[in-house]
Amino acid sequence: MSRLEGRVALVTGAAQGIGKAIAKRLAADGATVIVSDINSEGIKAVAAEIGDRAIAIAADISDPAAVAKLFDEIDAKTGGVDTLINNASIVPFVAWDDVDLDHWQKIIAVNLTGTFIVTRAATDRMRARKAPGRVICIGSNTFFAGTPNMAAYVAAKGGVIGFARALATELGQYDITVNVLTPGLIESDGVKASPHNNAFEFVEMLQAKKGKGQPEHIADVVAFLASDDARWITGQTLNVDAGMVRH
Ligand code: NAD
Ligand code: 4PL
Repeated sequence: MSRLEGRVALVTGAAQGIGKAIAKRLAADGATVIVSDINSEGIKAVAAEIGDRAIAIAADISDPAAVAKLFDEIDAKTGGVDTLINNASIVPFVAWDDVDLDHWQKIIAVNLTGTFIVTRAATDRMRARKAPGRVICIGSNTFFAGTPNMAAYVAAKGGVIGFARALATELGQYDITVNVLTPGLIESDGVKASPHNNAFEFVEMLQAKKGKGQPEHIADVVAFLASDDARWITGQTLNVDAGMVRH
């Protein structure tokens, strides 16, 4: 299927996990994919795996100068981003008693403000090109569940949902849609290497469908939201978690 032929998609946090699966899926659907991450080694490996349709460019999404450079390089190498996937985030496991101001500010700076910085740059260019655009943010069902050990993260994800709702209203007139996909627990590289890996039994008990969530479960729905089939969907939050929470 080549439903994304001609598209230029930027995927942040694409060196591993869910972002890597999204980059692979969008490329398989015909898009040119900018594989971006703070991990400059990881993106090279992912881009090599994808092949000709991938361009690896490193950037820290919380650094405005690095993001400006990222977009300058994208503009020099492509016709410009029409599809933005805000996936990069820190996924912490920090008990409430250990949540201090430094942790809070770091999580908000990357997960919420980083999303703003990248979206500001991408949507300004989408508007200038006067072509339709897509913004898809990766949220989390922790915003609905109030999952423990992630208070700052849950707050940032709620912020992303609020931001996307408002931005959808502002950008609808330019034919740019803005949506959030909220995954449940997914067996990503990051989760496998963290205490979250111990939560699968509990999460599966709550899920309507059984099994461990995989990055591809998310990537397949991102491809739909990026496609023309989803052109009438904007300002929405789509929960993808095997029915763990219903909202
Ligand atoms: P992961 O930790 O495996 O991968 C995240 C990637 O983001 C890493 O490659 C990391 O280097 C990159 N990153 C971190 N900070 C960055 C920065 N400042 N600039 C650029 N890149 C940065 O995580 P994952 O599990 O694949 O999560 C991907 C997305 O899905 C995140 O938004 C996360 O919040 C969300 N999510 C994950 C789960 C889950 O259970 N895995 C559930 C719900 C939502
Ligand atoms: C249900 O977004 O959605 C753990 C870690 N459990 O990051 C998440 C659930 C985690 C989640 C998440």
